[in-house]
Amino acid sequence: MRRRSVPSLVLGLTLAVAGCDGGTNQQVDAAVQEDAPPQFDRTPGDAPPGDVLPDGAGGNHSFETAEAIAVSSTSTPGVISAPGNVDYYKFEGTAGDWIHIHTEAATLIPASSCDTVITLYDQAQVKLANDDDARPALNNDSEIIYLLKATGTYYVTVQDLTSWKVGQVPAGGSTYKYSLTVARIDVNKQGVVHDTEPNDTAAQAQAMTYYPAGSTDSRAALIIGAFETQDDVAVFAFNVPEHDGGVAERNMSFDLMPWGNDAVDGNAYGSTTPLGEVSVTDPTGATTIARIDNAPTDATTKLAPALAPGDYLLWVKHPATALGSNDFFVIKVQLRTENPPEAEAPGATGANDTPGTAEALAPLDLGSGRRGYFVLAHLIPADVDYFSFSVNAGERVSVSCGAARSGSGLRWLEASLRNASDAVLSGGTVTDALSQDLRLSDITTGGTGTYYLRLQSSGQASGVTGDFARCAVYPAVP
Ligand SMILES: [Ca+2]
Ligand SMILES: [Ca+2]
Ligand SMILES: [Ca+2]
Ligand SMILES: [Ca+2]
Repeated sequence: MRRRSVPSLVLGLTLAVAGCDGGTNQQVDAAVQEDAPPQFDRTPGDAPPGDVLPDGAGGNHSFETAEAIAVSSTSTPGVISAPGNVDYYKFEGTAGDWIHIHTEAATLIPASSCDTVITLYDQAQVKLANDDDARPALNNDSEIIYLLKATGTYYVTVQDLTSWKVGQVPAGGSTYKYSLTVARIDVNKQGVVHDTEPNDTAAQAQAMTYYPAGSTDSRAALIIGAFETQDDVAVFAFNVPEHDGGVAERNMSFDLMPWGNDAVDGNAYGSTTPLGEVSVTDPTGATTIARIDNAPTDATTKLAPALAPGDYLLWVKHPATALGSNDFFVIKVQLRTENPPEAEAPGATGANDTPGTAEALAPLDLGSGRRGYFVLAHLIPADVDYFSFSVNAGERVSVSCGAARSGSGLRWLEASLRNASDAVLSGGTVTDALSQDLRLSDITTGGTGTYYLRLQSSGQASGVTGDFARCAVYPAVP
């Protein structure tokens, strides 16, 4: 997919805290990866491809002519030299190995024109996985993290999006360069958390480590594992360190990589199952703080609770379906700066429940003339929170919130945009649902002035204590 570039780390971190999938949130994780790139056993300085021979007629454009590459951190340069070309590679894989396949094109200097799409096939040329843009997406480059079930030959194809997506005009040429890497993941590396049995109970929880790089304010890890049975559970113990700035809560984000082998959007890392429930509990497992279910259609793929520094457990479960042929999971962990918290204490009501007592949000410069207002709210049933922000001439207002779909127990959060008379702006109200992200887009205001974001709790999921809602307000001239 074509995406906007990420102008700065600050932008990424800021947008990340909106807590929703898609839209601006895709830029978040990219920025965080700059701090702690999950590069596994790759060498730090892969040279970008220089001049490479064109791969025209007679090139590696079929399974039969696939170019053999080694499983290693060394990347192989290539180019989609003619429109519509699909480049084939093959490697020898070993059962039980975790393989990290990825391309670099957007990050080459000069940047490549190629928007890569990669596909993984087994020895029988059966498609196993398919990826357009790595999740969470920084750019258009592709990634697959896959558990090899059999020893033998595997194939990887690289092509431009235009030859993969239906309805596009295939493109190619000398500027469509890329590099391809097929590397084995070192499961013993710090920050790589490899599911090891038995880890089915709180007492058996496996300790999670973070990548060594970075400050405590930006940490990351990779969790990989496989389900032995339909009832298998993986329990991991993790710590949320204190923020360097002493902020009370952190944004602890668990991104579940997309399953399947043939997603419409090209994002399918190849597991034969979605995840079932994924939850965060206290260290005993008695209190569930946040929970999502990855199995339903339109399910969320990110568990991102606001957590105070301390010790927790992550529970990863298989859904209530039969075991498939290769039921594995890949979870990218990112510890991020949390949104500015509302002043009203968690569990309280009354402090900011009217326009007259609204908390004024501080604008954050997002670059390129854009700005946003961010907040982390807590809403127990019956709580109402008002936040104020400024709108300039000609601007419309968009809102993005993450609550139930980020794992909060807060249900049916109602968000509305209001004027100084407490009247809802036309089209300016929405109720949170488990099946889609909460958004208000380009709402027209009454002109320059102060406006309000009103949040109202409508309930709490039984057995889930978290009541957080992350929201971002973006005034912009359309
Ligand atoms: Ca792509
Ligand atoms: Ca287990
Ligand atoms: Ca509140
Ligand atoms: Ca309140």
